[in-house]
Amino acid sequence: MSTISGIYPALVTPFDEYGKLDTNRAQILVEKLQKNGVSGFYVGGSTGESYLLSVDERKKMLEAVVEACDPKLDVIANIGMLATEHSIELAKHAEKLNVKAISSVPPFYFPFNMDEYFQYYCDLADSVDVPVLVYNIPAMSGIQFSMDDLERLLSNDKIMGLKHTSYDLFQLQRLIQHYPEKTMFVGHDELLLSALGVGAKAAIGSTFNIMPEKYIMLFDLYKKNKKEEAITVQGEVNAIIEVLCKVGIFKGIKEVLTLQGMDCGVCRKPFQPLTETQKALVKETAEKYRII
Ligand code: MN9
Repeated sequence: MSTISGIYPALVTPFDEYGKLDTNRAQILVEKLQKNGVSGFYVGGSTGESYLLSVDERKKMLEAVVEACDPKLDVIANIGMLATEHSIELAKHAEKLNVKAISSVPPFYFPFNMDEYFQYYCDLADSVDVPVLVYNIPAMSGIQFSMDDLERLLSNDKIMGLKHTSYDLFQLQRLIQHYPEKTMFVGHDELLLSALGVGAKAAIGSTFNIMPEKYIMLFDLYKKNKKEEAITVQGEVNAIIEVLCKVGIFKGIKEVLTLQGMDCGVCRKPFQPLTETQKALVKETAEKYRII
């Protein structure tokens, strides 16, 4: 049985006022979140704007997080690139930093076939002595793994599980039941309670950057079988997520961080800054649900 549990913020990547990577800010954010009781961090994912960063920035960000992170917590590094050899370079860098796992989206843009995706993950797994977490995110990668595809991937012992950023709870439930020894992270924060209901134990999410305490409370209420209260908390975070998705999830999260006094800059171009109207909407919502 997998022992990994709890919430893992998919860390934002902070930028300073000139748009440069701000590792100092990243370390402050890590320290704040670990005081809140998170189980670890997912670095360099979608929320971290990884595909808008240079390779050097991706490495520096990971180094900063590992340095600031309590060694009892887990760091999982998304090292995914398009070319296998580039991903392996980042994987080896992450391995040297003693991360708990490396993770990767399937290489996107070019339409590879399933044998090629499978080989990609096998090559990654063979390149390092660190478990591999498949990042399943069909809405962004454009790659829809079937249950058979996932079973083929998970048959590799070095593949420790999945970050399941998909609304398919049926698939998640089947995977949890088939692979109790592996970890299936829920990747959609708005589904956390539903995913706990089908046996999930751990979650990786973008909005854990801004309201970790609400999700930790949700876990706790679930464990104590306080169904109504848990539904209420999920409803609150979902009301916030709805607004964040409306304005652009990552831009909205960075705006909330600024309102919380944790200015991490704005998302990198081609993302555009929020309009004043969008900022007002985010502020009003954050105030309503008392996260600022
Ligand atoms: O890391 C995040 N995935 C993406 C996980 O952003 C693609 C989620 O936390 C979502 O942002 C969130 C809103 O849909 O669930």
